[in-house]
Amino acid sequence: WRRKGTSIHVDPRHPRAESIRVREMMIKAVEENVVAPAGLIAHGRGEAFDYLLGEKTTPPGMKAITAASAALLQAKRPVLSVNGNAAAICATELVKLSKIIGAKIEVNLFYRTPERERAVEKVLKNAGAEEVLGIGDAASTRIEEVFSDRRRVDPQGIYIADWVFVPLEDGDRTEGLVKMGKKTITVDLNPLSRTAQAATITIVDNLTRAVPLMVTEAERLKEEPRGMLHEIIATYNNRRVISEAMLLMEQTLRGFSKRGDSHEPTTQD
Ligand code: PTJ
Repeated sequence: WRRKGTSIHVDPRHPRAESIRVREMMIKAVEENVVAPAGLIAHGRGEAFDYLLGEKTTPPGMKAITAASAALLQAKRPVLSVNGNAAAICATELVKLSKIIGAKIEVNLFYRTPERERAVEKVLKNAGAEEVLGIGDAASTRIEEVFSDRRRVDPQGIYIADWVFVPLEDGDRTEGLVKMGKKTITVDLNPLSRTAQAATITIVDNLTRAVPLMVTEAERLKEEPRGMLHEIIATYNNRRVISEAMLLMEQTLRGFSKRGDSHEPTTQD
């Protein structure tokens, strides 16, 4: 791949080729006003935590993905909230997921400008979305529990939702939505973040991997009886799942520290 105006060319055999590809995609999305400049900082923080996860979906991550898919399928008014990073990383899968579960899609930005709203809407429409809520005057309701521009929501979407999917979210809004009585699902590589701690279901995984897996799980679970979905949600324990993810990170660090002084370069160098 080659981003317009740059001379970067990375051999697909480069050990960090995929990570560089995603970075290039994010930079391009900043140039197109989809991702906020601060979104790059958020992405870098996510990458650091992904090292500790071993850059793969883990068993606790998969448990949360299954519970999240079941929860969205049984929800009465599910909404997928999309920000710049989520649109850049997985617009196509988010649109697919919304169609499988019958959820609305709403754009909700921390760094809200009319240009960015329209840029994110365009990415979602190009990915096949028929309706995108939360654009311009449509985001006419204010949630008092939230202390940023994220408080503006669509009265047809997040405002009346029972379950809200808020990937890559800032802590203030997740806490605000929980205070309003909403059930929330997040994807956050940082299990310590306020969002990860406050959400009803926390998927500690990379958005690049988690959302395609949610699509597959939602397709599978859609064929199962309602009782099974309720059983999955009733037996799911978010605290335990977050702890399991943290323990895996600790184990990765221990594994690395046992190598002692004989440090050899790894694919994460
Ligand atoms: O598009 P906007 O205007 O709504 O702005 C979006 C950003 C991302 C700038 C905003 O939500 C923000 O500042 O987020 P935070 O508070 O930095 O939180 C982002 C969280 O997502 C951090 O805990 C990161 O570790 C995590 N994260 C970053 N990239 C990924 C991720 N989690 C999963 N997958 C990723 N690819």
